[in-house]
Amino acid sequence: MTLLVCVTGRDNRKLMTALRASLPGIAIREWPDAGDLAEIEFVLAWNAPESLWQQLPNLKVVQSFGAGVDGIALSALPADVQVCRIVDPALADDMAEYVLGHVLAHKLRLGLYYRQQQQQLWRPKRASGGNRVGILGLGQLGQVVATKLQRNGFEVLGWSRSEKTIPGIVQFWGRTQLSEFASHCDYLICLLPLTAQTRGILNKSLFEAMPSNGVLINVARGAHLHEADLIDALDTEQIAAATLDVFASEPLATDHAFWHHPKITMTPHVAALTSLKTAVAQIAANMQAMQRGQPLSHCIDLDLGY
Ligand code: NDP
Ligand code: OXD
Repeated sequence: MTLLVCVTGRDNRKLMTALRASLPGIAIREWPDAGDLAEIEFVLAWNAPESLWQQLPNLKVVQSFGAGVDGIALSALPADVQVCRIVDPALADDMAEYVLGHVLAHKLRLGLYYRQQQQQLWRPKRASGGNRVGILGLGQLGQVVATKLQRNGFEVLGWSRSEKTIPGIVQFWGRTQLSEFASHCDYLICLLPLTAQTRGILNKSLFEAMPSNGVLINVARGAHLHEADLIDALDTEQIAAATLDVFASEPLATDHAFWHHPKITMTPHVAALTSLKTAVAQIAANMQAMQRGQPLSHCIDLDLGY
C-alpha cells in the first residue's frame, strides 16, 4: 500500500517528514518520483495535474491537503474513488477572525485613514452604519464565521444550497433567493466551495443587487469572482469596496489591476492556513481507515463537488 504526495507549489520537506513519522511502515513517495504507479492507492493532493488520475489503476482515495477540493479534477477520477478534505475547527476560527477583522476595518474606515495619514490629512468621519453581514456558504467555515459576527453585534444572513434553519441567522437558499439575499448585505462574504454551480457567482448581477455601500469579501476561491465585473462595480459606485484573499491565478501577476485599485484591499491567500499537525493527523487516520476497510472522514459528495 503506497501513499503518493502530489502537493504542488510549496516546499514539502516538513510535510514529508511528518507523514513518515505518522505512518511508519507505509511507503510514501513524492510526485513526480511516483515509482510503480500500480502500487499507489492513496494520493494526498493539492493542485495535482489532471493527467495524473488516469495513470493510477488502483487508486482508491484522494485526500485534499486543504479544505477545498477544487485543485482536484473530480471529473477525471474513476467513479469509485473517494475524495476527502481537511476539516479543522482551528482553521474555521482563523477564518472567522480574518472576516471579522476585515469587516471591522471597512466599518471603521481604517483604509481611508491609513491613506490620509500618508498625506497628513485630518478628516474625521463617523464609522459606517451598515451592520448586516451576508455569508454565501454556511458550511464548516461559514457557520463559525456567522457565530463570531453575531457575537460581535452584527446581523447575520446566510445563503446556501439547501434549506436550513440556524438560530439567529436570516436564511436564504437556492438561486432564486440570491438577489434578495444580496440586497440586504452591507458586507457580503464568499465562503462557497468552487464548483460548476458557484464559478463566477460574484458577478455583475450580484453586484447590481447589493446596496451601494456594500463591501465584498472573497475568501473562497478567485474563480468565484468575475474580475472585470468587480472593477466595473467599484468604478461605477455600484458597490463601495472589496477585500480579496484569493485570486484566479496565484500569486497575482505584478501587472494586475487589483494591486493599485483604491477600493480593493488584498491579502495573499492567508485567511485560514492549513495546520500541518492537524492535516497530517487526518491524512494518517484516513490512510489507516482505508487499510482496515473502515469509513473515511470528511469525504465529499462527488456529484455535488463539495
Ligand atoms: P463546506 O463544504 O463545509 O460548505 C459549503 C457551503 O456552501 C455549504 O453551506 C453549501 O450549502 C454551500 N454551497 C455549496 N454549493 C452551493 C450552491 N451551488 N449554492 C448555494 N450554496 C452552496 O465548505 P467549507 O466551509 O469547509 O469551505 C468553503 C471554502 O472555503 C472551501 O471550499 C475553500 O474554497 C475556501 N477556503 C479558503 C481558505 C482561505 O485561506 N482563503 C481556507 C480554507 C477554505 P449546503 O449547506 O446547502 O450544502
Ligand atoms: C484551503 C485553502 O482550501 O487554504 O484549505 O484555501
